[in-house]
Amino acid sequence: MSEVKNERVEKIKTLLMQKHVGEVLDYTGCYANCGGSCCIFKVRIRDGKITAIEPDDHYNVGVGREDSVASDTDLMKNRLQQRACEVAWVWHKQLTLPERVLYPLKRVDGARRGEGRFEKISWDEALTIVAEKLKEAKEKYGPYSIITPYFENPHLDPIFSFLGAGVQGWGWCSMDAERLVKHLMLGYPGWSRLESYDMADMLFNSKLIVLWGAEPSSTRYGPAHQFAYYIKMARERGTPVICIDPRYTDTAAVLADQWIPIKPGTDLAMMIAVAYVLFKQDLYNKEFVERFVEPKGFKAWHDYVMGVEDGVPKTPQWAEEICGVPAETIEGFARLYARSKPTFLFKNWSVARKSYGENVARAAVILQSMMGYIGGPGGYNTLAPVSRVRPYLDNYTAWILPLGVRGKYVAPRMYRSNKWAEAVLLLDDVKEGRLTTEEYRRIIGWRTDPNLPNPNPKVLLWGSYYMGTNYLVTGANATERQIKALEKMEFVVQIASFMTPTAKYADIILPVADQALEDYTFQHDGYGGFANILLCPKIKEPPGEAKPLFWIYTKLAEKLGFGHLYNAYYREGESWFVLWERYLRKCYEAGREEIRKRFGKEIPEFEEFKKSRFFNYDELFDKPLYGLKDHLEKGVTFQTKSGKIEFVSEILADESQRGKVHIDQLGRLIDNLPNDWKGLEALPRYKPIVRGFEDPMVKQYPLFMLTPHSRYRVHSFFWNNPWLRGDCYQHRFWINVADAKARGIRDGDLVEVFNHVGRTRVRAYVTTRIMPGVAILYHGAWYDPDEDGVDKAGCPAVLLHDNESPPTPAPVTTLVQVKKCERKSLEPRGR
Ligand SMILES: Nc1nc2c(c(=O)[nH]1)N[C@H]1C(S)=C(S)[C@@H](COP(=O)(O)OP(=O)(O)OC[C@H]3O[C@@H](n4cnc5c(=O)[nH]c(N)nc54)[C@H](O)[C@@H]3O)O[C@H]1N2
Ligand SMILES: Nc1nc2c(c(=O)[nH]1)N[C@H]1C(S)=C(S)[C@@H](COP(=O)(O)OP(=O)(O)OC[C@H]3O[C@@H](n4cnc5c(=O)[nH]c(N)nc54)[C@H](O)[C@@H]3O)O[C@H]1N2
Ligand SMILES: [Mo]
Repeated sequence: MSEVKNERVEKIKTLLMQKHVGEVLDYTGCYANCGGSCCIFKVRIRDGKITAIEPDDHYNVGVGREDSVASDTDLMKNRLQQRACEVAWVWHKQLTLPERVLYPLKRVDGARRGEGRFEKISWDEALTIVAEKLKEAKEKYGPYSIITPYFENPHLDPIFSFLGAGVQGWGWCSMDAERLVKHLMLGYPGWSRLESYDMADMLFNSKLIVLWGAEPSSTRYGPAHQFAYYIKMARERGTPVICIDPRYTDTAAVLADQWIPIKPGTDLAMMIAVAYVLFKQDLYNKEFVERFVEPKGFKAWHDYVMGVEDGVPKTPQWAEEICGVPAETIEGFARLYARSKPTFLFKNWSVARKSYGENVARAAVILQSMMGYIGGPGGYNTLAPVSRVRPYLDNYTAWILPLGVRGKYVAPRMYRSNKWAEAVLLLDDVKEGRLTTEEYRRIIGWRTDPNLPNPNPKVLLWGSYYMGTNYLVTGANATERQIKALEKMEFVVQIASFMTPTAKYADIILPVADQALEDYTFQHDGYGGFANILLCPKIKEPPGEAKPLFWIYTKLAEKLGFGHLYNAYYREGESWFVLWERYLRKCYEAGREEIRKRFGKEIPEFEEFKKSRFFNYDELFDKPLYGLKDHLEKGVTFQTKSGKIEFVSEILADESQRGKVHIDQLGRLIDNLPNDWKGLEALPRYKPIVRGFEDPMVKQYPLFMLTPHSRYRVHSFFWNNPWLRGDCYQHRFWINVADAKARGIRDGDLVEVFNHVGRTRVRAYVTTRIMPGVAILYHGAWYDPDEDGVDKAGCPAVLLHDNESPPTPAPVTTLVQVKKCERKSLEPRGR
């Protein structure tokens, strides 16, 4: 019987293998903005076309569960297949979808923005138009008339500098609260990185894993699901895992020993009560606190938590009222946390990506500091996971042109990136006297100093290719507000690979090659703590007339008269490939030199790396990485004024500085809040958040909606991919059974989700996996308005808006109401 079966299997195998005759194999690296950015694609190619993408096989060929063959050393050195995630297997199909932009496009005369009617033009014409418009705007409206949303766009920065015009945004929708907190509490400014941990360290040394607002079974954070895999292995070795999340996630279901549902936006209350138990039961690490925590701030925190300050002890009972977690659960958690030396407290960015997120980010650092888990083996700083090499390689990655020179002009950062539309729209309120300049600046995140100018936005340059190019969807502010602001612009340019809803609003679209498969570049690891470098060798030609990102920027710079300044490697008439390789080699060699300098280690030469396509930095080291090693073991001080971890922020306390440029105690610019601090206080005391359960708006819009990241796409990238929809993924509005019943909503019903800024239609997923009062609509659905302008794609961005909170964290949650849709004609387009 089994032989018969095997024969059949063999036959199928042979048939399948025949499909692959004549193919060649190659490897490339993933480039999506999942933060992992270090997966390897094994690519099959026939006649210049990609036929399939398969999992990496650099290690453990043919082995499914690799820990059955991997030793601890292998795990330490990350000798595992750098397997990619769900989206990788259809990446090549993504690139041939009808939405792909193939040619430079110009909006047809008479077509409205957003209508999507374009005509094909030549590259020369497109770049000439863009260059002329930039120069004209500068002449006519001055240097602050050219804007770009998203964070400080590194590609445009040199262009602005030579052009002598342009305004940047500041901030990043991902982890800005943590970035600020890293500066305020530990003294590490801006984008400077703080090496933190690797997965092996967690696996071997952590005694408890707490996933606080993290869903690693879905969100990639290293090679695909490797983060989750290490957690699974840790758990199998006896490390308990606790998941604190308003919904019963897949992580809670398959990786956790305990799930603690919590009302979103109230985590701070639970953290404060945990601190209360640590003080009350004398469980905190006094020796650590004495050595590393600034004492005045520590006392202030103690006095607040214990109620010395205000007569209200912040007991677990006090927190239960706010966050909905039973007092005994909080106390039990605190005791286990204190006993489990050390705890890997993975408070992720989602928790802080809402109003006053800075406070919850600070409280997590405080807890880890009270216990001495903030660094050292098995600990974690709760801010930003970074591998040991990445902090030294940032300047040498090939995704910006950092080795070039800069012009004299420095583009000011006049608004928090996700407030770009507010910077445009609220100007009218200022002009017409409805809003003071000061209040305007506070909202958008610009300094209130009356001697400084306001922005004067007329020309908009979208995104920096792989980030921020679909801002109507990913920009953490109401889509409709952004559209209104777009309509006020005189000229809009977009570099795009797909005709996203945002691209439709451009006047000129410049088609760009895909970096993973169509460009020649290399990529270092991102957030995950796994340390890889990968080469993307340009597996195939870009389709149509799509061009590499830096070709586009270089040619634009050339049109503006400073091509050779922008790109020092550029010589007219020379092959792009040749000059680009010169640049890549230079970047790589500079990184190689840095590794040699910092670690006394050798990585392969460029030619060798080119051949192997991949280098695993963990091979260089014999011990797992843990953070703050030099601080905790060698007496290196923190870069704060006191040299210690600061629970109280003097900068926030200093009223006289409000609205001025914020310089830290050591004279460095705090560059992700160059503005008034609004309601941020020196100590992270609990206060109700805007658009949270204690917001008066809750009466009208009683559901607290989260917009997390989906397993089946990277933000909005892959939304339009039919292989990742249908049976595989249905985009739905998650609502608790009780909430659904009260509204007569049944599973699968078409519903309208709405609030004071927008409406969207989508089908309901009625489930007990989400707490009552909480709802979920995954981020990234491509805004798709019907004839009345109502979104029918379930794009949560249409509902997001918060001008009241401090502008640092991106507000990606909000209050909504939902009702069943009656009109059949409003069915969303099915896919
Ligand atoms: N597949 C995939 N992977 C990705 C990405 C992607 O788009 N797709 N994006 C990448 C990027 S850039 C980032 S920044 C990371 C994002 O990583 P995260 O910030 O961790 O991601 P989210 O999906 O927003 O949220 C994770 C969990 O937090 C919960 N949560 C939300 N609000 C709260 C709260 O107030 N309290 C608590 N306790 N829990 C809360 C949500 O229910 C969700 O289950 O993921 C990266 N990985
Ligand atoms: N509502 C809500 N909004 C959010 C968040 C949230 O949790 N909720 N999270 C925020 C976070 S953490 C982040 S980091 C931002 C991310 O925001 P973005 O980085 O802007 O999101 P993406 O959708 O990955 O990229 C934008 C577009 O660029 C193109 N693109 C991206 N990568 C590639 C690529 O490799 N190849 C090709 N050919 N095209 C590519 C695709 O057209 C894609 O749709 O979103 C933020 N916005
Ligand atoms: Mo992010």
